[in-house]
Amino acid sequence: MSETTAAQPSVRRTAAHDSAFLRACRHEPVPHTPVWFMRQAGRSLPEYHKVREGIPMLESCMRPELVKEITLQPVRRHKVDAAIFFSDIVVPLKAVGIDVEIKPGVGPVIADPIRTRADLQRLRPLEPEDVGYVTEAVGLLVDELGDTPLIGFAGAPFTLASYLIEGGPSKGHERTKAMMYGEPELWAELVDRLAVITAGFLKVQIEAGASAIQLFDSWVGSLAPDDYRRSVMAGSAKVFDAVAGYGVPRIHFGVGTGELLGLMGEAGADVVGVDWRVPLDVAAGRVGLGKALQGNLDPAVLFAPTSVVETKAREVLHAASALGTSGHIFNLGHGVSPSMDPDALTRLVAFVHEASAR
Ligand code: 1CP
Repeated sequence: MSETTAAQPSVRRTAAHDSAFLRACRHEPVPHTPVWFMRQAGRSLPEYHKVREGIPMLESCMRPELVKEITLQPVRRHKVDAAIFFSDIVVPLKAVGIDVEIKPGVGPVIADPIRTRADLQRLRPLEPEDVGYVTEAVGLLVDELGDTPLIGFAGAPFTLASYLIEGGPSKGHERTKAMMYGEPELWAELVDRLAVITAGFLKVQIEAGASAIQLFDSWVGSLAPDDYRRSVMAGSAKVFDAVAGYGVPRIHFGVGTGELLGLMGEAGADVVGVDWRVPLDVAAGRVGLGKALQGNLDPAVLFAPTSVVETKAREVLHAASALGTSGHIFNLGHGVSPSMDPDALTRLVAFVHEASAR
């Protein structure tokens, strides 16, 4: 797949074009604030555990009918305003030949971490043929979803680099930062190769019919703004630039990124995802005019009584009113936890729809 931004086909106008979610991404008036949840598909749902039984995580991402079913489960149950494609940020790495496994209770584990210049050779660009199962699953989903939008996603270069360098989940990202600070040329090349893979993975999803994309830079909040600008931003900007021509909304999300929100918008996002630490009216000031915001109820609030959930959700809606009458997508400040009560999520969707009805 080409790395350039030139001459991309314009994507077909999907049935979801006028959905509340896509309208909010574009800052157009909405009948109610749209809601979806990061990690809405998966471990919080008993129906997910049932269909996944005995199938390893990454293998489940390669079975289009199963991907379709798991992606639809939270849409049916919670009546959320968007579906997010069931996959994982390490799927494109596996697709280009990296030996990666998702260990239950741990997360992605890389058999042979990337730490030297010679290791970089293992990160070739992703071709659509590498992920034919993604094209097939997105196609099945778009047919089934009708006017409900499908969000495609990928991991951003920094977050992917952390898994590849550390070899698995990490709290401090020490080896990752050691390369970033100590071997800036090697780091820049790694980030660039990951940007090419990520852009390729997003293009496949958009070409197959995804009507928005989200770039997850989950762990980039561990960086100071100057280091983000110097060492990370160009890679994420390259990803956004590569898909700009499709005209689908591009969402940019990370955890603990209060100090980075402005730069994350500048990297090329149309919508900036905000975790629960920064109120949306404050975030709006940091991100600047013209971009929509997504977020940002503390996921832990869902473990409190319904009345508390509703009070806190109302606070989020109130803070978002600083954006005007549109430009807000309600979400949690990070993903749904496995032990969350799914009924609490269903009630929250109904509450946000009702409380924001215009
Ligand atoms: O056995 C299982 O059920 C595996 C659990 C699981 C699931 C359901 C993993 C392992 N990934 C997923 C699916 C997944 N991953 C989705 C599905 C769509 C949805 O949101 O409903 C998405 C969007 C992801 C993206 C993802 N994977 C991110 C970014 C989102 C975030 O939460 O910040 C990250 C960091 C990963 C890595 C990963 N994959 C799985 C785990 C447990 C982790 C995190 C490990 C860690 O703490 O570093």
